[in-house]
Amino acid sequence: MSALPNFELHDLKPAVADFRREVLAGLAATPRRIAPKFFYDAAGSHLFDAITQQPEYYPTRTEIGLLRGHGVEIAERLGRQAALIELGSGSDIKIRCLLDALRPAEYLPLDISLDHLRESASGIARDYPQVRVRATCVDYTREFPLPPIAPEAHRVVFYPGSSVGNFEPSDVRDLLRWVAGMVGPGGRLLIGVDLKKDPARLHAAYNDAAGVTAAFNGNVLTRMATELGAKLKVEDFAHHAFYNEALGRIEMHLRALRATSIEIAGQRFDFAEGEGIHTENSYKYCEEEFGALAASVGFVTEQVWCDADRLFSVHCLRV
Ligand code: AVI
Repeated sequence: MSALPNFELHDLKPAVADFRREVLAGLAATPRRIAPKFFYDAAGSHLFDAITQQPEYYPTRTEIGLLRGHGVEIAERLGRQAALIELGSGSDIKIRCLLDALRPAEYLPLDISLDHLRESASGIARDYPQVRVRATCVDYTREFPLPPIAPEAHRVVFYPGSSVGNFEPSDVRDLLRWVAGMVGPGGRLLIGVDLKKDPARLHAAYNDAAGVTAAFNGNVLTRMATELGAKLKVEDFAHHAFYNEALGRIEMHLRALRATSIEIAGQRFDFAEGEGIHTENSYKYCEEEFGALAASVGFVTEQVWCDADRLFSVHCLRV
């Protein structure tokens, strides 16, 4: 793979010590929590890919439909021959739609999951030999040095999948401000945003019948056992996901089915039956709500594309 002349991989993967520190702090907190970024090792990324294939999980196929259906218009808005930066490079299909429409000079995917990134980014380098692919494995929720991009390059940041919804209201402005800096004057941000809708539809999307989301949620426990040597019983915890209408978010928790404990690095955390760990929020926005949020950090909305059922939106923003 490394023989591909147009492919580079930069490894800024967070250390296991960071994972341990954050898990210990999160389990000691009230309520207990673990950040959703820790779902994504190789197994977690594959489970997430599997979620996107579930009939109940509408965001991915709806966003792909928008990118395909409006490809020409989107490319006109974004501009061609850009440096295309992708945050949390998820499904290959989406970026391939954009690469076909935009024909960028270079592609810079950023993702926390090293093996998944290597696999998908090298596949892109192989299939698009005219595009220079510089992949970085990194926790992009924290600022980090991007690989150098020529100052005169036109920058397009692609942030698909409504991953922005996994950020708390207290953090999302900082994230968008940082992204605005990456986009820079003349650049564009293309961002996918999941919309508020019938709670039953949301509930189904995060409680698929095949149990893939449940396995994805439980993967963080498996990671704690294998990477941190935690003593725990994965089968003592159950997936619990629901729509919190007041806060406009899906919440995911791992709930103890019986009294149990987790031991890590000499510390023991006891759980009574029904006690949980909050593992993810997925905020849903109205189109206008997201526009106002983006405007509050200096973005100007140029265009928004929505599907006919108003399930999902894709926003083109400039600074
Ligand atoms: C990555 N992120 C946008 C997904 C979401 O829908 O919030 C993660 C996910 N969690 C459960 N299912 C999918």
